[in-house]
Amino acid sequence: MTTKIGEHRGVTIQPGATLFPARLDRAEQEQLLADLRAAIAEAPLFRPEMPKTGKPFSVRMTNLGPLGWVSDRLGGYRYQPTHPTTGQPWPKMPRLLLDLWAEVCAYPGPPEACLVNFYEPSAKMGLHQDRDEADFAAPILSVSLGDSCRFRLGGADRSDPTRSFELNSGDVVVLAGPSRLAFHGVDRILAGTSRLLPEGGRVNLTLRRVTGMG
Ligand code: MD3
Ligand code: FE
Repeated sequence: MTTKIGEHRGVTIQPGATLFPARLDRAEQEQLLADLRAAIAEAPLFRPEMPKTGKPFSVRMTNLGPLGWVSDRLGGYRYQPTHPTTGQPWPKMPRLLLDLWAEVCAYPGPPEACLVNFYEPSAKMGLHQDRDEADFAAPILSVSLGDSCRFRLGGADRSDPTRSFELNSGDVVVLAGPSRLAFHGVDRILAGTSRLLPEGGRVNLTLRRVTGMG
């Protein structure tokens, strides 16, 4: 099935999961990356830890918007309004992201959090569900920049079959409805597949509703 939003065609990967390949053109990707570099200067990338064990993530993160996702050994997974090391509010969300959410998400209210994941070539993210938000009715919107990755998407049970496909720079995915609680992860980064980041690596942004009061 294809979904047409403006001049952009989305491809349904599975019910509720829509991929918009190369939704952002090169100029938009560069603009977004410049916005991100400015934000990271204020809110530096940090390395989350697994709850209880304290095992460090291979991915580094920061956030934009009113709320940000953080995790450490003692506090576990949570959203909070300030950066875990600077104590400052998160930088604001770029206009481009707010507009993109409004165009593709069909949700009455703006995103409350934008998690920024930075993957070095060796980084990955194990299969997981995103369930730290109070609002599962709202979609999650994902934007990929830089090197491609092999992404894995399954169903609502960990044991459901999974499929893998590539996410490339400029790709946008909307996860809604029956895919909102699907298990997913990043198997590996395909180093050297993009020249957007001269230093290499991959950036993924996820825009979310958190509070369930929208
Ligand atoms: C499917 N990020 O930050 S984005 C995460 O590429 C996360 O950095 C990955 O998983 C990344 O939590 C995947 C695509 C994505 C995001 C959220 C989802 C897929 C999803 C939520 C439900 C189902
Ligand atoms: Fe996730």
